[in-house]
Amino acid sequence: MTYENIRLEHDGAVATLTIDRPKALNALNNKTLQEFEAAVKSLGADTRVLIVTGGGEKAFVAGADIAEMSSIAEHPEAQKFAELGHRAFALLESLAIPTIAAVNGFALGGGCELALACDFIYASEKAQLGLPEVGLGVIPGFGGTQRLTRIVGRARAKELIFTGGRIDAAKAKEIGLVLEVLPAAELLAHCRSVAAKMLKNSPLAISTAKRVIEQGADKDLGEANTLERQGFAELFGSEDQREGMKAFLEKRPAVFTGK
Ligand code: DAK
Repeated sequence: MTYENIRLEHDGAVATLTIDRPKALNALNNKTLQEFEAAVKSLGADTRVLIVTGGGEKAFVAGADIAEMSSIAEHPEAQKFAELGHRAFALLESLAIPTIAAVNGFALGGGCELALACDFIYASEKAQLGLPEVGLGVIPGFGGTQRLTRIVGRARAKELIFTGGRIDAAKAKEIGLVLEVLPAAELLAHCRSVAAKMLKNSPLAISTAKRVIEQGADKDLGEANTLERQGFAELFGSEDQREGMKAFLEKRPAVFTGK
């Protein structure tokens, strides 16, 4: 499939999805969101890590497309746009594989929310993150109020959302929003090296860990630990569990199949 506003590249088991509308700082319009959704849907079982990044030198994604949004006059159209965005982000979040946001510049509004829908964020030194929606008379609408709060806590989330301000990569790391800050030229290589480490491990175990972390995050510890026990038990008898332990005992690297 050919896309206009995104690029989907495969390097072995690692896919890189680039939002690529640099003229508009990769802002998310309808077409871009549609292509993004189609690209995520197209990922096959051979893809085991997804990296999401922005095209050009300046931006990850500078938000929803304000020009297009401002022309949405009718409530049903706004509803459709909202549904598309929610569907695309939920799809990304529901992937059973690790997803990494490589934030290479401005990640504002819907762009920051896109990064938040990934499993974790690495940022370049020139990244700027923020949720400026209140300055446009709206609030974050692609899950930002909820996901940011779960990551940095209520007070930090409120500070960022109420001020509509931008924070640089160092500050974002300090509050736990991004994990590491890299020189711009090293950002993607860093993401790929982290991906390479994950590729050595059992895909089945990783997807189970991701599922129980996500499902357990909003439960009390007792219920959450029940999920962990179930996930742990389910893995016993899998080919990956047998291979992982056998390889350890035979002092050789494991060859996992994800089964
Ligand atoms: N939308 C459309 N075009 C954008 C854009 C955006 N978000 N951001 C930048 N651009 C365009 C600029 O208009 C400009 O286009 P030309 O004038 O060259 O045609 C080009 O990209 C370059 O931008 P600048 O000239 O402004 O570049 P600067 O370096 O001077 O400034 C900036 C960079 C990132 C600080 C600035 O562009 C900026 O403030 N951009 C807007 C950032 C922003 O406010 N983002 C949040 C958007 S609101 C919803 C769910 C979610 C949302 C909404 C609804 N529902 C559930 C319904 C989400 C809302 C948002 O994301």
